[in-house]
Amino acid sequence: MSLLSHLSQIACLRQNMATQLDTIADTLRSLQVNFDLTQPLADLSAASQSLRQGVFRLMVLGDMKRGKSTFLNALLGESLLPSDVNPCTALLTVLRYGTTPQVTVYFTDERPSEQLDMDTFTQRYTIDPGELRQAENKAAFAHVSHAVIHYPLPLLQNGVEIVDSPGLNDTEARNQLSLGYIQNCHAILFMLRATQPCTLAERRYLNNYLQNKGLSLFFLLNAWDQIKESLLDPDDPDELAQAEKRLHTVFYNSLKDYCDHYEQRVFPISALDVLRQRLKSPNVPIQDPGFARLLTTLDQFLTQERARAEFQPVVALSHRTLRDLTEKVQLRQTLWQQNVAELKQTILQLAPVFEQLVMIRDDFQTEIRQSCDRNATTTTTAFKDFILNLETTFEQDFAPYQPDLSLLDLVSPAGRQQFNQSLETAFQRYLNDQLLRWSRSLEPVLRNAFQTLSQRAAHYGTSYNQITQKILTTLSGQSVELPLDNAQPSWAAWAINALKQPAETPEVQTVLASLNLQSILINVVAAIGASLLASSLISTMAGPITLGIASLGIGALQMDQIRRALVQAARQELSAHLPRIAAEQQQPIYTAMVQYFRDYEQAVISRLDADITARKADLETLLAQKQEQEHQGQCELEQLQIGLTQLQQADQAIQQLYSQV
Ligand SMILES: Nc1nc2c(ncn2[C@@H]2O[C@H](COP(=O)(O)OP(=O)(O)OP(=O)(O)O)[C@@H](O)[C@H]2O)c(=O)[nH]1
Ligand SMILES: [Mg+2]
Repeated sequence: MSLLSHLSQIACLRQNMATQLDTIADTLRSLQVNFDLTQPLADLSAASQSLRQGVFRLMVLGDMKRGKSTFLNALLGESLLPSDVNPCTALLTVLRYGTTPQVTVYFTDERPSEQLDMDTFTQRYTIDPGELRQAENKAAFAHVSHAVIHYPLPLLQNGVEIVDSPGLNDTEARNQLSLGYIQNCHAILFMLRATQPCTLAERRYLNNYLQNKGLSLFFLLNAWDQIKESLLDPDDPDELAQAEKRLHTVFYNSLKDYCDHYEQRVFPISALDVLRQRLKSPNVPIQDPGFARLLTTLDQFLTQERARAEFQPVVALSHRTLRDLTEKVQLRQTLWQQNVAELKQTILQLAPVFEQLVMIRDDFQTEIRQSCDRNATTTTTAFKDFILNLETTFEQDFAPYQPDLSLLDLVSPAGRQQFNQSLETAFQRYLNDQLLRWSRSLEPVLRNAFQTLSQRAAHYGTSYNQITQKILTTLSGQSVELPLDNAQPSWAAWAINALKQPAETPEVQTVLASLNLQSILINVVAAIGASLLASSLISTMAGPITLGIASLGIGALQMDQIRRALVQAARQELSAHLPRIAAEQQQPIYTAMVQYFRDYEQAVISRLDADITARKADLETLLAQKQEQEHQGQCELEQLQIGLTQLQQADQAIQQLYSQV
């Protein structure tokens, strides 16, 4: 399988790049007697670690019973995940390579993780779909976070991690677990079923969580084999072709809003057939044309596009390290002829210039804080307005979620209980969708704010460069031309990228894993939703409404009059609660916003500080060495030159590895 060999090539490139980064780090360590290299060493170690742990993470998402688990089994070539009419996948399940099969279940509370064998896991952590709808089962795994299956399979061994998710049509809280994981994944495979073209619920997930998020989305139209079953003559190839064509048109219309190139992003497959075939004859190439095309596309996507995005920042980091060290060494070369008195004098002279660097830092810090205040306030106010306005459009907004009244006998207590439950679910969905709609409206505002901060970082970086040039010129007594491109100083490069594409930069990824706008928004929304639902809102809403309706007597009124009465009553309850909710929930939003900007500010400023400190420290070190007559002149310069050559070689090697992608 070419996917496997390409993946193993990439895994190999990752290791080699990490080794080169380690070589660079070793060289830097050997030069630490002369220079303060704390920050570059930290960056290199973070990047090398993230390369060594590097995997491509694929996640399968979709409504219940679309064939997600069957598909993953087909992909793996082994019947590993429970997939059947019965039972359902109950947990977010990560498949990772391990020499012996073992399952670890993680909990959301303090409980330590639990180790299980595959059989026990399957027995304990799957749900019978019939039971799923019952309230007590919904909460059955509420305390479980996710499971990790370690398993010795070639695909996993070659640096792929696979995530199976429970059907999305579950409770919203469960959905949040899967959806919160999306950001950790490189490709999302959204599973639909050919016989049920894009349901309302599926559209809802796509709109809420997947559309316009910069995700790499692939759509699988599973159980394509079942089209045949609905034909008058299942053996007539023309009739089949016609039916397939019609179905593609339907899917094209449903999915065109979520993907630009239908042909490259949508794949009709028959996961069950592929699984059967692979179990029977593992070495025969996959017959299913859609499945085969999917594999080729994934191969290209993961081992080229994704790999490039992963490695590019590593190349940049290596370049930057080389550039910074070249600057340091050049300065040393020009300074080693000066005597102690001269050097002291020059350093003294430079004190006000260093102050200018500090001023740049302060100015940028002030701007970040102002932006933080402004955005946290705007967001909080917008949220308050949004909540208070829910009431105004409640009737039309809630309409699509309303439980079906005609099925319910509200006169009987059991019927009322059932109705209360459907009303609760309906309200959950309504609320969740509204909150997400709000968070989506917030995204462009925040993106704009971050773009401005990125631009400011670039601006300050340029001013900073000018001053460091001045320092170099003053120190060496001649105008200094740096041999390499006059790029942004590393702290600025970091500050520019951190807000743009957090996941793309290894150093950024490790330092600020939490600096992720989308997961912050999703978490805030989930927290608000949860506290809202935990509030007495639902119970106070449902009780009087159902009693009220029951007392009206179904026969006495037309259904839509009852429906209107229901919505009116719900609206009244809602409006009684909204001001309190708006007041209570403003704080968490404000706090989340402030935290986000604070994290950024702290990371940028500490890098900037580290740079100023290192520049000063290098001069102090040189002075101290000269005073103690340790400064061995020529011999030491040769050492530095050797170090530089090693860095150049490693940098070239990294470049060369990158060109192999
Ligand atoms: N005909 C046909 N049936 C399929 C195909 N793929 C899966 N199925 C069947 O669909 C049912 C559900 O499959 P699963 O893989 O458990 O579905 P799932 O999406 O993982 O379900 P949940 O985890 O409960 O959400 C099983 O009975 C499968 O055998 C297919 O390609 N064709
Ligand atoms: Mg499943």
